[in-house]
Amino acid sequence: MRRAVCPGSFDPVTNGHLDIIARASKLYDEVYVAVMINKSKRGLFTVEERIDLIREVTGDYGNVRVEAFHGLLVDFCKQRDIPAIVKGLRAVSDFDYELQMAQMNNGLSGVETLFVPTNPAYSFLSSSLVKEVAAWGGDVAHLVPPVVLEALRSRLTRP
Ligand code: COD
Repeated sequence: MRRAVCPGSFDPVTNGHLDIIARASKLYDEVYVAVMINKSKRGLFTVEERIDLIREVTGDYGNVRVEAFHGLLVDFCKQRDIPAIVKGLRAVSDFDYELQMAQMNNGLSGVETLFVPTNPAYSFLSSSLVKEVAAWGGDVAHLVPPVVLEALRSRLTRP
């Protein structure tokens, strides 16, 4: 069984994340989406809410499992016998940090990182930008799945 993991914060999941998850799901028998818990970073959505949103939008893929994890990504991989991490690369600005993480993870446990070039339609897209634009009332309907758009609207609408 060929397994891989797509890790991230997913606060919230965007069309850019989904594109990478969908492409990974065609390359591997089983793809884990790991929502990595960072207790020092307060998110807009709770980890449970992020998981529910990802499950809802990946439900049709058939071979995608969504889990939360508190700890090192390499330990997530070790516990589930996952030899590969799949990451999207948006631009040169992503490369330095992604390379550092890939080399650190490989040095720690031998896990490999595979980079998938982002769909050009999403190369500028991040969860932070989506939240910022949505918070000021900008239109992000083309950047996130409808269920995420709805969640953003209800979270950001103040009474
Ligand atoms: N197009 C393509 N890919 C995208 C896009 C886009 N528009 N947006 C995001 N992605 C991909 C990228 O591969 C990105 O890495 C991934 O989705 C997740 O993105 P985010 O923003 O949700 O998550 P990050 O960048 O905050 O995630 C960082 C991790 C949680 C993966 C990292 O910090 C980690 O592994 N933490 C666990 C603790 C650990 O092991 N630390 C040591 C690392 S060496």
